[in-house]
Amino acid sequence: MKWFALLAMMAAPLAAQQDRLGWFRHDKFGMFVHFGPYSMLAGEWKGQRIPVGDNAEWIMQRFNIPVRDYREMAHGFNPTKFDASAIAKLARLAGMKYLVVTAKHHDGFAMYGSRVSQYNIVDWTPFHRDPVKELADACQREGIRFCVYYSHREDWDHPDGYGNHWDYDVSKKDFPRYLREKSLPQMRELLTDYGPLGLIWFDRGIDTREQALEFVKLVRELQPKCLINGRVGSYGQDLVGDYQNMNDNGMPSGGLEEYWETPQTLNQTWGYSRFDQEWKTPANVVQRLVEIVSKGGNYLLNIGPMGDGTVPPPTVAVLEQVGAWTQKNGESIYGTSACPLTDFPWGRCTVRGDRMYLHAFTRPAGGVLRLSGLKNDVRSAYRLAEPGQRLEIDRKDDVLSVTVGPRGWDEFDTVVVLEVSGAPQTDPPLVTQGSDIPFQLDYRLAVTTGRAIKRFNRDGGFHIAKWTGPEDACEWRLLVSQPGRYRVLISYTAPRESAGRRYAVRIGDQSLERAVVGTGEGYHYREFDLGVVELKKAGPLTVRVAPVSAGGNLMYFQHLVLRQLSGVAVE
Ligand code: H79
Repeated sequence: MKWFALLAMMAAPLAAQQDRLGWFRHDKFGMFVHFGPYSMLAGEWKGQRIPVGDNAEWIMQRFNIPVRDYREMAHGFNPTKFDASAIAKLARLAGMKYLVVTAKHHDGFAMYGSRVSQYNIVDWTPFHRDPVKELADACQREGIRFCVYYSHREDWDHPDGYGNHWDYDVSKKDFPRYLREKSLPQMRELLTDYGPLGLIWFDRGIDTREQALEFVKLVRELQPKCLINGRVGSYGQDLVGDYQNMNDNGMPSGGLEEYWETPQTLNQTWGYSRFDQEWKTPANVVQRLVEIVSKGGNYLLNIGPMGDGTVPPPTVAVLEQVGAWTQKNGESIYGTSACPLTDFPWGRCTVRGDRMYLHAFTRPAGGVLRLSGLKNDVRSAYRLAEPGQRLEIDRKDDVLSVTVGPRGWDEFDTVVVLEVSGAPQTDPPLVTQGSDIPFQLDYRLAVTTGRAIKRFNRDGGFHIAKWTGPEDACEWRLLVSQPGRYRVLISYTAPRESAGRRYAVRIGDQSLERAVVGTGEGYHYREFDLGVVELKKAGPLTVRVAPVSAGGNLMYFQHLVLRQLSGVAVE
């Protein structure tokens, strides 16, 4: 054995251990459970209703329910039909691999036997049982990774927590005291008493980076393998946790180069509402799962048990049907990664090594799946459901056609396996030009090099960040069909410390060098006019943006626009 092979063998387990995200990237699909005293109110308080489309677990805040009244209501919380085994089994049957339960939501009520606060389900209610413990045990039995949600900043019960302005004088709040007395000690309990946790799901990011780091430190100290979601810190700050979270029910347009998860709910609310019966169909859930996985992320899908603990029957019905699909087609989901090819009229694609999984949501005319842009040789094609039956493949120019035929289509998603030579390769996207449409060069069409990375901007948008030196660039390949003079506009945000950093925009053989203008904190993108360039001839052209010299993060780049000037206009 060569010395480097031996070294590689020794280093491999270490590297694997360090990759806390390993299981998370593999597992793809998780169950979110929103359960608390609000579940009992089911979207209604003294005749006032939470409209469908709003969050029923927000009822205390929505109707400014006084702490005394909400506490009194919580005294009667007695979910005798709560069955942790049934929930964990449902998750497993649906194909979900991890489960995240609300140990404390914004209402401040602990759904476990907390010694820090009497305001918890064991001590405060006639139920006297600990649903978090029961779920932890049930998940262990079912082979589901157990995780907790903890709202670490918002607390409408505690006088010093965020959010309650109707009982407490906001000017008298001492937030550090809330962290000291309740939030951090409860986090310690959850990390100590409920076995190994897969991840902690924080919500409503905390104000300062220092406060977020206190939670990170505690988690790392007590459970070093436990993941921390992206909302431990606020969306205005750089990521402190282990992965990015999309906004609630968010679906990115794809192409992100950092791992992410999107929390979505099965109807419109997270906590149970008896008015909200707008359940997603099983086909929709399967297709969302596939879309999310095909874009390189995880799907955390929420259920909201009712006040007595029962899982709403429509939830069970949908998840069972989703499970019927995932049990058969799991190979095309778990352990796969994003596909470089996107935007097929018939569906999406996931990848594992030299296999591509084509997911057809609809059946194209003639039963033929077509795709273009794949550079690899294709060895064979078959339906995942019937591997023995080879499908006819035809390749003309750039277009690959796979004939599935009239039979064997799945109602939700038909998976066709393409065995190709090596990992799927594609050419970088070519940006073409319409007659009046400017070149719109955004993160999605860019090819990044060096440290430049396409990421969620933690405020519902996307940008390119983390570029510090001249080798960290983003590039676009354009096909110019209308030579002429073009105005160049750039859109970005830049915190104060980036102001003055120099960057170059290279357009063919012309180069514009400019200094970054500070735009303040947060992600309020501003557009800057960089002047006019001339695109002399029709044909391919490369555009590149990069820092001129080494330093900190250049900017949070959103897009570059090349807008043609009309021939007669005097600029
Ligand atoms: O736990 C779920 C939500 O309760 C929580 N995140 C998911 C996972 C969440 N925390 N904050 N938000 C969601 C933003 C919430 C905004 C709204 Fe509203 C709540 C919109 C409608 C209800 C704020 C309060 C605006 C109107 C009432």
